[in-house]
Amino acid sequence: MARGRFILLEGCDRAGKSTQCTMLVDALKAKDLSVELYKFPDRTTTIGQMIHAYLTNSKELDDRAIHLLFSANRWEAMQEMKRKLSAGIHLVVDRYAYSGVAFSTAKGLDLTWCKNPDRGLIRPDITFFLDLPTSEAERRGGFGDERYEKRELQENVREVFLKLKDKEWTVIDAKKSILAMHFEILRETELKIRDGEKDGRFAEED
Ligand code: NYM
Ligand code: MG
Repeated sequence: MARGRFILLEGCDRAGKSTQCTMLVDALKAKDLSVELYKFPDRTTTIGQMIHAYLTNSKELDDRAIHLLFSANRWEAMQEMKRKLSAGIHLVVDRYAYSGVAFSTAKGLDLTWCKNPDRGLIRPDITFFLDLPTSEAERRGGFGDERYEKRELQENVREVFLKLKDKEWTVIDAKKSILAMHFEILRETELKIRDGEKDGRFAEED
C-alpha cells in the first residue's frame, strides 16, 4: 500500500487556512480517500493547554520557552502521524514547523536557533503557502483577539515566511475567492497523491 501524503497549509493569521483545510479534507473524503485533519498548535494536549494560555494572554512565558512548547506539541504527535501515513491515511495539516520558525523569528529570535528543535520532524510532501497582504488580513475581522494578531508582527511573520519559502512550496494567492483557492489546492494535492502511488517512500528530514 502507498503511504499517505502529508499535505501542509501555512500562512499568516486570517489567510483562510482552516477553511481550506476543511474543504480539502471533505473533497478528498468525497473521492473515497482516507484522510485526517491535524492542526497545530493542538490545544487539546497538556502542552497545548499551556500554549493556549499563552496565546490568550492568561500566562506569560519566555520567548524561547514558548517556542520550545510549540515544537514539543508537534513532537508529541509524531508517532501517531507516522503510523497513520504508513497505514495509507493522508494528513491535511493546518500550520506546522514553518509557523513555529516564522513567528518566533519575527519576535526577534535567531533563525537557526528557531529551526533546531524541529529538526527530524516528518517532512511534508506538499506545502501550500496562503499568501495575504497584512492590510487585507486586518480587514477580515477577528484580527486582534490573540497574542501575535498585531499588524506589525504579522508583517514581520510574512517576511520570514517568504524567506523560508523554497521551490517546493506552492504559493496560493489568498486574495482569491474561497472556491478558486480550493480548486487550486485540490488539483495540486491530487497530483501529489498520484505520484505517491508510484513511489510510496517515507520522506523524513535529517
Ligand atoms: N504559532 C503557531 C506559533 O507561534 N508557533 C507555532 O509553532 C505554531 C504552530 O500560534 N498566531 C502561532 C500562530 C498563530 C497562533 O495558531 C495560533 P492558530 O492557527 O490561529 O490556532
Ligand atoms: Mg489564529
